[in-house]
Amino acid sequence: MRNFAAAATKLRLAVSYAPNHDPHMRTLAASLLLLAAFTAQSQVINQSNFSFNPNLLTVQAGTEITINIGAPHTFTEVSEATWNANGNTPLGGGFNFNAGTHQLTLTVPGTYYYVCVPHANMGMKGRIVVEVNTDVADAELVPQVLVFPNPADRFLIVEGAMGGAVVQLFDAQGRQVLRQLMATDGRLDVVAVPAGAYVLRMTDQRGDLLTEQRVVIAH
Ligand SMILES: [Cu+2]
Repeated sequence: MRNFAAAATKLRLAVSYAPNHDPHMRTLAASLLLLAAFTAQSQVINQSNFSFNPNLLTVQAGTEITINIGAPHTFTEVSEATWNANGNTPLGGGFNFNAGTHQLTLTVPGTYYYVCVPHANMGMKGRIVVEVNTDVADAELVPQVLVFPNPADRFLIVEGAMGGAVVQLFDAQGRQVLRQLMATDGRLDVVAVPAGAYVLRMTDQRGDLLTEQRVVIAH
């Protein structure tokens, strides 16, 4: 609602700035900004003393998140296990920000865990839950394919995998680290894949996308 209020303020400003002698321009500016107000998805996480506010943020995939941090705090992605233990070992391939204002856009649904490295042992941490973006046509495919365990150590099971499907894993830089023709048991050996966060992408024999989701590998 706060975003809506901010957008509404912008709307009023834009209307007052629009050329007064052209009522059509005024209407157009107002309509465009009203549309922007209803589709506004920007979200903010602020560091405040020894906490993050909000410390649980739920967004749709693709939402831009603004992160404001002061020194000496950090905003560092960790594994769920590290987060639960108030540890501070960064997740390979995860996001990691120092003091300043940063933009973070998470496109793959899942729960992202982060801590402040110097103060993780005091419980300075938070979570971002990224939900399937219902505006994206392919998104409805995502829940049909279950991938587990998460995090995975030696193997992943891709439930709902069909024989002949191709599964690929990409690291945070978009590099392919694994490509495998899926067996009907859905089992994917990840022993040789370095620990970290990856995007798992599965396509059928024609190359159509079956699922794209985030997996974490921890050894
Ligand atoms: Cu801190």
